[in-house]
Order: sequence, then structure tokens, then C-alpha cells
Amino acid sequence: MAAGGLAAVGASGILGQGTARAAAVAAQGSTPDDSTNSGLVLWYHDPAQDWQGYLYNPLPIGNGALGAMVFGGVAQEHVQFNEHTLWTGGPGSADGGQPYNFGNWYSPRPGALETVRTTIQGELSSVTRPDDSATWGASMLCQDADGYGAYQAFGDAYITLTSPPAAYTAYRRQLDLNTGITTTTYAADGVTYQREFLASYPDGVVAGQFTASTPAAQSFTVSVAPPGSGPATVTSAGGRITLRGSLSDNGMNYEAQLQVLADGTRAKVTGNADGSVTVTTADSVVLVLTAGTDYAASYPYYRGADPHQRVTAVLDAATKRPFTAVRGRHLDDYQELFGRVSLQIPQVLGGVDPSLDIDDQMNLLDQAMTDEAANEDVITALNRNLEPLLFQFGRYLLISSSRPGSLPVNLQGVWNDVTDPPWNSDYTTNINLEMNYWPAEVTNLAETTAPLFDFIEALREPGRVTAREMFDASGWTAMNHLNPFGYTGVQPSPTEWSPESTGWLLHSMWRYYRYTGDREFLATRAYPAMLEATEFWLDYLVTDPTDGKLVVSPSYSPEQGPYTPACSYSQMVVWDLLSNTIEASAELGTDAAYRAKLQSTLDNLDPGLRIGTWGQLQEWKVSSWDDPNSNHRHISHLYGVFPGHQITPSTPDLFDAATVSLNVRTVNDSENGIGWRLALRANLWASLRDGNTALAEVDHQIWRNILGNMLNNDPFQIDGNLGSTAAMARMLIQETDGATDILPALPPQWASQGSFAGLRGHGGFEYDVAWSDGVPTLIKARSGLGGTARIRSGPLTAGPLTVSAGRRPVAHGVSGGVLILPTVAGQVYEISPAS
Ligand code: FUC
Repeated sequence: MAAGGLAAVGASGILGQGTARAAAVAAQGSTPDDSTNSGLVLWYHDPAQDWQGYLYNPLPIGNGALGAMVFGGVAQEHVQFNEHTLWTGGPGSADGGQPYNFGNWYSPRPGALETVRTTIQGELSSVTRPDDSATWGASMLCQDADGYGAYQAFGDAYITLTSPPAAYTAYRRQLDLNTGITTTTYAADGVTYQREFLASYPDGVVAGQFTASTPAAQSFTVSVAPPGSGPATVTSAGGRITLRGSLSDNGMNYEAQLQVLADGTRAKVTGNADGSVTVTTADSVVLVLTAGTDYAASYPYYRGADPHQRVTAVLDAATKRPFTAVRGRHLDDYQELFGRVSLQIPQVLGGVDPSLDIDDQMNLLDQAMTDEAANEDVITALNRNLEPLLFQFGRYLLISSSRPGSLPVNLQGVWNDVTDPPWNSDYTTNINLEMNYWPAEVTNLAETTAPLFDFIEALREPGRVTAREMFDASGWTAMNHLNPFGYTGVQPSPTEWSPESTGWLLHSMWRYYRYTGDREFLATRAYPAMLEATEFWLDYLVTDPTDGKLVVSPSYSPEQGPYTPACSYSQMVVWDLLSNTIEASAELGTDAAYRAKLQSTLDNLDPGLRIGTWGQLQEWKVSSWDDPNSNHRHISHLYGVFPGHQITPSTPDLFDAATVSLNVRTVNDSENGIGWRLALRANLWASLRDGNTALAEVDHQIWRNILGNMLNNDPFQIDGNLGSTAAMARMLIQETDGATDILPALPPQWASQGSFAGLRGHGGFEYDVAWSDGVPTLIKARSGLGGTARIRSGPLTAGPLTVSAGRRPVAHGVSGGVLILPTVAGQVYEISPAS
């Protein structure tokens, strides 16, 4: 199926390639649907083969708690599935030499922190960055992560045809992002077959339907295989397969049930001794699957009711509905979220030939990139086609892996087919977990943050113990790697030393408030968690004797080190937490005395903002520790640019210094950049108002790291997807210095003509924008809450404006290039250049 050689795309361009492909497809009797390349459909000429190979990958569906990968094989359909809570580790874990202790030290280490503090203070006189603390510091502060655990594969459902066809034609497999439904179609022996799969949030199930153009054409055996990480049984009764097991590591009980429902006068459903179910001569078959565990998000045991009753009840309820009803309820739920945002960017050269499926396009891009200059047109056309798809795919993935009532998006979202995934598929706070939620509010999916906020709140109790036992501090804290069992303590390596985690996590809760204006959320959830986190910092901060400033010590610039006082990242995150908490308390009109205390702490805090000898924003207190040749993936000292807001266009010197630092990392990493690091840089470049480089990072991502199913690879981590979506949104809309910036970093490649609808700004506003030659021609602002919109849009708000609601002109002001627009809730305002 490979897309031929580049020779085919030279002179005749993509059209030539596509024509050749179309001819080949036509010869097989296939009927490619030309309409879908321009739409939001991931589609393929061939079944999937490999969960994580470069091409031929299965398609992900999910409802937050459940995830599944659909392969689309003809002789055998394979649906590999997951449930968010199936984890080894935690209380009762047999892994490691000692019982699970939440990462807290097994015995007190009196004086350890003080000794480290004194030693690293002395190291500030070193001209070169000391690298020894990783060894001695580890023995002082770290320990093995006994019982940390890992996210587990749950099981595999196989649908094996009784008599597979000798040959088939017209094969097509797709995931339509507009519906969240996978469809596989093919024809064999004069019959056309179709299979659909979806994951429904309202019904709590993965459901599939097998139909055919003639009656009695469905005969297959459905079986379910356990994940292999503990004793499990598979039984069946009444067409229902039950997989039941218990993880050998921690005794977590899990259960999945799959109901087989066959329709048709000749249809027969038979249970087999091995727990599989055979269907014969059915007209159509519906499969409904759900799964659960006895995990509960409650400290200290993290166990709740056995899953059997809940799984049974969910499946009983879902199977009472016809598939069309389950499908309809899924569409109502999913489309209400997904359909809120659209993005149109200019397509070039007439777009990509419609007969090239996504695997073909990825293949073609890969080949074209071997000679970028010679294949510029091909590359440009493919990029413009794939960018909006990647943007919307990120929104799809967030909806599919983060819905209220389960755990948040882990490193792989909710999709995992192994028992030992990279980095345990955990919750990593020095970039990954937070990046996963960067697109949430701005791309109008604020509801998807619910599991993240539940997770953060559930960390407070174990985090208090860590604060007290390890730091002798009040409040709560957490480190870089988190599992669902309240692991808030240390790891074996100092690279995971990160008490700032709470600050970055809580930034997300504050951000939710800024976008939604939900005061009750602020008062009852965000603010109490923020307040308690600041209590930790009041105890942990120390005075640097050299300048009298309050500093984090020990701090550890993520994954680089060394232990040192006041690395910029730590100072910036603490600055962010303190200032957000002060703002929250003022907004709620509460805790005035404590607020004053926080304010005086903030006033004395080293803000982590230093410009070094080569014009860089310093990562450490000592300028000479910054290496202009560094290509390190973490660029944590730019936290003050994004997601923080200490560095903006209104602080030009710092803005320039941040640009110098980012440029060095970008150039040095240009060959290797993968995954989240490209997504991070894309967001930072957009924040630094360089849409051209920001988009180049996204395009690099598409080329280097996006699999045929568009998941981010090497290894598979979903942050690269979700961060890329956030970056593209950030090119179009950002919050800066108290105003909503429209088209702040519009890439020149998108500038000629385009539009978006439904992206959000602070204060409950939703924006639709059309642009031409890089300038907005019309901004529609929908006011959700009333209040004043502050909108900055370069040339548009700098010049004379017309603002109207309905047909009526609306009074407004302009100050410093910012439109000041008092609004009424529910009203839509149209802003355009005065004619
Ligand atoms: C941090 C990163 C790695 C990876 C891991 C999950 O350790 O530096 O690249 O993303 O988290």
C-alpha cells in the first residue's frame, strides 16, 4: 500500500501520485470516498497490524474511563481495551523490598534537608555547574520507589470469522472525528460488510455493531483474553462473556463483561467451554463491553466495592437499549463537545489527493522530507492537510480519555496494551500531566478537566503527610511522578525532585476559574487547595544569605539539576502559585491577614528572572551554568513565559532573553526533537509571538513523531498530541497582560485566509474569527457571563472599529490598542474594521 516513490510526485505533484493510487485502487474494485480528505476523518485502505508501529495502527476510541483500540482486521477483528484504574502498585503491592509508603522516607532523616541546603549554598561560587549532587544528594534525599506500580492493559476482545473470505475488496477503515465512531467496510463473496465501534460516556460502554448487505451473513466467535498480569478466568453464560481477575502485585480485582446480541431469524448464539461465544448465521450482531476495578480514589487504602455489581448493572442497562439508541446517545453527548470548535486554514495546490489515506500521506511526507527543497509543494500541501486534523484529533483524544468520574489523562491517555508501559504510563508533573490539559479550556472542553481536579484534590491528604514527614512543613506537597495511590514522595533519582508540582498542578485549577468564571469552583475547590499549598511554601522557602531573597532550596531544574538554591523554574512556579492565590483570595474577599502575609512573601521572593552574559534567560542563579550548546528537552526556566505570565511583550528585555534561550534549545535540538518537547516549544514560540517557528515545530512533529493513527510516538505519549493542539490554539488566541489577544502568532503559512469558531478567552467569552492577509476581518465575541471583554488584535484594534450586537452599534472604548467592551451575558458582539 506504500505510496509509491517520490518520482511519482515530482513533476505532476501530488495529483500524479494520487492518480496512480486511485488507478490501483480502482483495479481492486475499491470505491474511495473522495469527500473525506478535507474532512475530519482518519481513514485507511488497509487493516491495522501493529499497535505502535509507524503505520497500520489501530484507531483509538474512549469514553474517559474506558479506552479501546480497533484494528479492523477482516478474518479477525481485534479490540484491545483498557480501563483507567487498573494499576499495579499502591497499598498491598508486593513490588519492592518494603511495604508501600507513598514515596515517603521509610525512616526519618533528621538534618538531611539542612545539610543539603548548606552544601549547595556553597556551590553557588562554582563557575561551572556542579554535577555531583546527583550522587550525594540522592543518598541524602532519595529512595527506591517501592510499590509505585504501573498502568495495566486490561484485555483483548477478538472476533474471529468462522469462514474467513478467501479475498475481499472495497476495504476501508476509518475514525470520523465528527462522530467518534470507527467504521470498517469491505465486500466479500458479493456481500458488503460493515462494523462500527464507539465508546459511549452516557452508557459507560464500548459498543460495536456488525451488519451486512444480506441476511444471515454473520458467523463468528467472540473471545476475550486477559492481560496476563495475574490470575484470571473467562467464562460465558447467556451470550455474556465475563473476564474476572485479580492483579498478582496488589490484589486489585477487575472485571470486564462483554455481551453478544445477535439478530435475525436464523441467528444462533452458543457459549463455548473456553468462555468464548459463537454466533452463527445472524443478520446483525451487537457487542457491548464494559469493565471496572475495585480501585477507589480514597487515601489510604484506595479500594472500594468489588466491580462485579457495577459492571453488571452498567452492561444490563446498556444492553436494554437498541444499538441505535446507544449510538444516538453517544452522538448527542460527544458532538455537543466536539462540535464547539472549527478551524479552517488555507489549503494549497488544491489540497492532497483524496485517494491518499493517512498512512499514504505519512509515508509520502516521510519520503518528501528526504529532499525538503525539491519537494516543497508536496510537503506544504500535506502539512496544511494534516495540521487541522492533528488540531482536532487532540480535542478528540481529550474528550475520549478525560470525562468526569474517572482518572485523568495519563501519559498514554487511557490507551495501553502492555503491563510495563514507558514511565509506568503515570502522571508526571514537570510537564506531561499539565500539558495534557493545556487545550482544555481554550478549545472549549473545560468539562474534561474534572478528572484532573479530582485527582489533584485527592493528593492533598497524602501530600500533607509528605510535607510533614519529609519537610517538617505544614500544607501539602507532591513530587514529579504520581500514581493513583497518593504517591507524593520521592523517587530513586534526584531528577524527580520537584516540590513545585503543586504549584504547576494548581495553576490548572486557577486557569479553569479564569476561563469559566466559576466562583463556586474557586471558593470551594481551587482556592482551598491553593491556600494549603502556599502553607507548605511559607515553611519551605529559605532566605538566601547573599541577597536576602526568599528561595526554594533545594531546587532542581527539571531533569538537569543539580540540587541548588533558586533555580529559575522553582522560583517562577512558586511566584505563580503565590500571586494566583493572592488574586483568588482578593477576588473571594477572604483571608485578608493571610493574603497580606502571602503578599509580603511574594515581595521578598526571588522571582527567578535573570538575564545572563550571552543574553539568555538564566536557568540557574549563576549565568555561567547555562550552556549555549544545551539541547536538553526540558526548558523549564521558560515557565515564566508559559504557562506563567511573568514574561510578556510588556517586559521586552525578559521577552528577548527568553527568545534567546528558546532559540538555542530549538536549534540544538532540531535533529532530535520528539514528542512533548516539540509541543512545548511550539507553545513557547507562539507565546513569544513567532507563529512561523511555532508552526514549524508542529510540522516537525507531524513528520517525525506522528504515527499512521496520528498518535504521538517515541515512545507513545499523548502529551505530544494534546500539546500540539494547545500550540495551534495558542497561535490563534492567548491571554496576555489582562487582554485576549486575537491572532497573536498567526503563522504566515495560514495568513492568507482562514477562520476559527468557538475558541475561548478568559471571563467566559467565546470567539469566532475570520481573517484575511493576516488581519481579522470579523471577530464575533459571545459573552457567557457578561462583564467587560478586553480584546487586542494588532492592526484591527489599533484602528477605527465598528462594534455591533445584532444590528445595533455598541458603545466601546479603546485603550493602548485594547478594545474595552462592556457586555451583556448571552449577547454576541461583532467587531470589524470601520468601513
Ligand atoms: C519526563 C521527561 C521524559 C518523559 C517522562 C514521562 O521524565 O523528561 O521525556 O516525558 O517525563
